[in-house]
Amino acid sequence: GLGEHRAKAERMYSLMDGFLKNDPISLQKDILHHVEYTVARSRFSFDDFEAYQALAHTVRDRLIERWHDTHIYFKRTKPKRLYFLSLEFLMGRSLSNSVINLGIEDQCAEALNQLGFEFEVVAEQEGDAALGNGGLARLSACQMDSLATLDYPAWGYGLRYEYGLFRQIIVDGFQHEKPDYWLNFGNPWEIERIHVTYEVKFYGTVEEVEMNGEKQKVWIPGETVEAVAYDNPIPGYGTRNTINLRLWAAKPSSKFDLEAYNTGDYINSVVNRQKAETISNVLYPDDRSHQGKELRLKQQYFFVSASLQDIMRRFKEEHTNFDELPEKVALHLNDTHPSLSIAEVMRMLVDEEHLGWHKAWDIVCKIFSFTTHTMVTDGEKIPVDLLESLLPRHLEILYEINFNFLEELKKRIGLDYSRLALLSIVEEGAMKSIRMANLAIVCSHTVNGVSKLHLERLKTKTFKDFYGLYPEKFQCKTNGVTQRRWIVVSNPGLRDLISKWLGTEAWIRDADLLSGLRDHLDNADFHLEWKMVKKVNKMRLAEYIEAFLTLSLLQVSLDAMFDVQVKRIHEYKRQLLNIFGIIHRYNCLKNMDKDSRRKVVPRVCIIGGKAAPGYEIAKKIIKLCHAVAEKINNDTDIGDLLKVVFIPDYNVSVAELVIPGADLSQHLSTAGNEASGTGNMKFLMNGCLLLATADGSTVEIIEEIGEDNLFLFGAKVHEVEKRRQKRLSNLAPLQPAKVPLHFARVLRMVRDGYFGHKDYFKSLCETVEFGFGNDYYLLTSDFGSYLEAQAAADKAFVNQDKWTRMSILSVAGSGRFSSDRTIQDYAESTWKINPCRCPL
Ligand code: 4GP
Repeated sequence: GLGEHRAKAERMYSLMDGFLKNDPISLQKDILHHVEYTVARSRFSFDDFEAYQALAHTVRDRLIERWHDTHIYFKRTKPKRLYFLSLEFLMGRSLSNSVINLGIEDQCAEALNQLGFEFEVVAEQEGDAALGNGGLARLSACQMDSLATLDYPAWGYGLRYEYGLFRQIIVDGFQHEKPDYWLNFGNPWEIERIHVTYEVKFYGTVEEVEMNGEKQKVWIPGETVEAVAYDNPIPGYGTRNTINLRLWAAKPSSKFDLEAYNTGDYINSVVNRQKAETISNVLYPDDRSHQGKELRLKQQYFFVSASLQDIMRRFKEEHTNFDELPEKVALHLNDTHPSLSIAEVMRMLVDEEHLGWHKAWDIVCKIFSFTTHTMVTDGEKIPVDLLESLLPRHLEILYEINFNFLEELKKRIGLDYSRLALLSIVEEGAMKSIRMANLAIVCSHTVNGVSKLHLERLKTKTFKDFYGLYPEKFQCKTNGVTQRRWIVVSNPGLRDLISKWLGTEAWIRDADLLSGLRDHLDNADFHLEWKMVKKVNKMRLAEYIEAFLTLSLLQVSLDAMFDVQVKRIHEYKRQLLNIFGIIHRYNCLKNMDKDSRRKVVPRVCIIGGKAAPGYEIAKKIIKLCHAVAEKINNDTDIGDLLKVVFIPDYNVSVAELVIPGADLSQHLSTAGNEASGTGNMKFLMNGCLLLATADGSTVEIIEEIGEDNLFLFGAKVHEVEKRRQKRLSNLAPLQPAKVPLHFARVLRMVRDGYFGHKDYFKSLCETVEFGFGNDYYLLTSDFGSYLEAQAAADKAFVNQDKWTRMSILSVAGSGRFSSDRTIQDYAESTWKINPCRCPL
C-alpha cells in the first residue's frame, strides 16, 4: 500500500543522505571517490587528466539529481513540450559550463586546490564535443542553454556521431583532415540508456491489406537497426532545471538473423550486423549543403524515426487522444535536415494509429515549425530513387502530401503550370527529387528566418512564391548566443568587471542589463580596468599562438592590434579579401620610409577555420594564408609591424580563447549571403570592434550600437545585384581599367608566384578574374571601401580612449543578441510553451 511505499522511499532517502553537498570538503571526497572507483586510479597518485575525469563525474552526479527532479516535475505537471530536432549540436566542452550553471565554481576550484590541482588546468584536459559543422550547430547548443535557463519544458534530439567534425591538421600550409574519435577517452557527460531503444526500419515493400473493411497500406520493411539513447543533461543557470539532450546511436538489432545462422555463415552474419553501427558513425563535414547521399538519408531517417517513437511514447503515456497533440507537443525543425519527420508523423498517425489522412494532416500542420539557416535558393534535395528503395512508404506519403497541396494550389492560383512546378514539393527533371524546404514550408505553421535581413530575403527572393501564399507563416527570430558560455565561461575577467560595475550578476540571466555599462562610459578607472582585462586576454592568446608556432619562433607584440577572422572557410565569407588586404598592407609598409613606419599601428592578423574536405577553393585559401604568412613573418624589414597567423583546428574551445583576446574582428560576407552570423555577436559581447559588411544580423547590431561604433564597408544588399550585372556587362571586351590598381597589383603578386605555388593558386585567382569566375562575390568592387574601413580602424586604435569607449559600447549594446531573447521569442510566438520551473 501507500504507507509501505512511503516507508520505502523514506528509508532510501535516509540511506542516500539527501542530496549531494556542494561544499569543498564534500566535493573533495567525491572527487577522490571517483578517482578510486570510477577512474580506477590510486587516490594517492593521479594526474591532471584523471583529476578532470573524477571532477567531471562529481559534477555529473549533481547534474543527474537535478535532471531527475526536472523530469519528474515535467511528468507531474504535463506542460506542452518543445522537441528541438537537429542533426547537429556543437557543444564544445562541458565542465566549466556545468560548474558555472550549477553555481559551484568557487567550491570546485577550492576543492581541487586543496588536492593540489588548478581548476583552469584541469578544465583544459577536456576535449570538444564537435557534433556539428558551424553556425547552425553552435546555435543549437546556445539555444539549449537558453531553453534550460529560462525553464522551458524542452528536449533536444540529435545523433551521437562517433566521429565528430574532423580535426584540421596543417602540413606545409595545406589542410589535412584527421578523424575526430572523440569518445576515445570516454565521455562522462553522457548517460547511456541501454533500456531506451527503438527499432528503426529501412527498405522493403509497401502492401495493401484489408483492415476493418477498409484498404490500408502497410510497410513491410527489409532491414532493422536499433537506436540506443544517450542522454546529455543540460543545466540551466540560476535554476534547478536541467533538461535533456538525447542523442541516438545505432546498434545492430538484437533480432537473430536466423537464415544466416542456419546456413552456417556465422562470420558474415556478424560482420553484416556490425554494419548497422555505421549509420550514426560519422558527421558529414559540409556545412550548408547536403546533397543526396544514401548514408546521409539513412542518418536522417534513423534520427527522425527514433526521436518520434520516443516522443509519441511519451505523449501516449500522458494523454489518450491525438486531438491533444498540438496542445502538448511542438516539433521544431532545425533547418531542412530533420524534415522527413513530417512524413514519419503522417505514417505513424495514418498507418499505425489509423487516424485517417485528413485528420492526421490537420494535426501535422499544427505541430511543426521550421527555421532555415541559409540564403541559398537551391536547398536540400533527396533523390526519389533513393527514397523509393530506402523508405518506400514515405515516398508514397510525400507524393500524397504533394498531390493534395497542388490540388489546393490549383484552386487558388489556377493552372499556372510554371508556378505550380516551382512550388511543388517534387522536382521533376533529370533527377527527380524531393525539395525538403518546400516540404517544410508547406507543413509548418511557422517559417523562421534568422535575422531581419534574412527574413526579407526569404520573402522577396528565396521563398517569394511561398510568401505570396502564406504570408502569415513567415517570421523573424534573430539569432543570439548565450552570454553564459561567451562571457562567463570564456572571459572571466570581463565577467568580474561587468558585475563589479553593474553591482550585480543579474545580467547573466538578463543580458539587457548590460546596457547599464553606458553609465560608466567616461569613468577613467573603469577604462583602466577594461583595458587591463583585454590585455590579460591578449596575453593568454599570444601564449597560445607562441606555443603552437614554436618552430617559426614567432613572437607577437601585445601592443599590436589583434585582428581576427575565425569561421568556416567559404568563398562568400571572403577570407580572400582579408588576405588580399594583408598583402596590400605589406606592400604599403615596404614602400614607407622610417618616419611613416613609426606611425603605423602594428597588427597581428589572425585567421582560422576549417574548409570542407571536398571544397578545393576553400583549401587553397588556407594554403594562401600560410604562404603569405611565411613571406611576411620572415621579412625582418617588417618586424613587429605585421604578423600573420593561421590558427589550426578552429573549434568551440579555441573560439573561447581567441574571441576575448581580439581587438578587431572581421565579418566580410558579400551582403545578402550570411543568413545571420553569430560570431559577430560573440565578438561584440567581448568588447571587440567589428569590421563588417551590412549583412545578416550585423544590420541589427548597427541598430543597437550605431554606425559610428563599428567599421562598416562594402556594397549593401540592394547594390550587390546591380554590381554583378554591371560586372557582367563589362565582360567583353575585358576592361582591366575597371579593376582598382591596388587590387590588380595584389592579385598579380599571387598570380605571378610571389608567394610561391604559382600553378596551385591559379584557379583561386581565377575566381576573382573576369572571363573566369567573374568575381561573383565582388571582391574587386568592395576592395577600396574595405581598405578605407581598415584605415579607419587603424586611426581609431591610435586613440585608445576612443577605442575603449567603442569597446564598452559594444558590450553595452549586445544584450539583444543573447539567445535568451531569441528563445523567449520562439517560445511565446512560435512554440506557445510556458516556463515550467522545477521547485527547489
Ligand atoms: C549558418 C548560417 O550560414 C549563418 O549565417 C547563421 O548564423 C547560422 O547558420 C545560424 O543560424 N548556416 C549553417 C548551415 O551553419 O549549415 O547551413
